[in-house]
Amino acid sequence: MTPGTPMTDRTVVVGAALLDGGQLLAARRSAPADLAGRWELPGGKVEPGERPEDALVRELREELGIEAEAVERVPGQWPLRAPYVLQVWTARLRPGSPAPRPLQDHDELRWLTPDRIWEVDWLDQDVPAVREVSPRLTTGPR
Ligand code: 523
Repeated sequence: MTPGTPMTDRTVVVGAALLDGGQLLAARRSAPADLAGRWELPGGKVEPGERPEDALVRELREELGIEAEAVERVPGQWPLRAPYVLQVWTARLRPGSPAPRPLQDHDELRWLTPDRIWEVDWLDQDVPAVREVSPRLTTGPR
């Protein structure tokens, strides 16, 4: 696929490692029942014809009420319930964005400093991505 070709693969779920001030945002899911109470990198399914980076911005606006931008893809891709796979981008708040608040799918948000990153009960499938991102907390999004 040539660079810039729209992603039409319906099986990608995007997650955002939203970084701000050396902290990572974790979001606690409120649904569905089997995921409720577990923490995730917020995001959701890429829609047909949508670029993953655009899906990320859309999901963060819908779920957290923020204006954010994708910064870079975190290497790797992790299996979810078939046929979905999780891809993660680092992201940052745009200047003037409202602070994140749980509008749908989540009942709590937490900014984690590097020493606290493992204090929340991450979804199993998010753990490898969080592990990839954690060294960037000291340097910020690149
Ligand atoms: N995950 C997941 N980790 C993670 C995300 C964003 C999603 O394991 N960081 C899983 C949870 C769901 C599936 O991916 O099984 C779809 O995520 P969801 O429900 O957040 O996607 P939406 O909001 O696009 O879902 P719809 O309600 O179907 O539109």
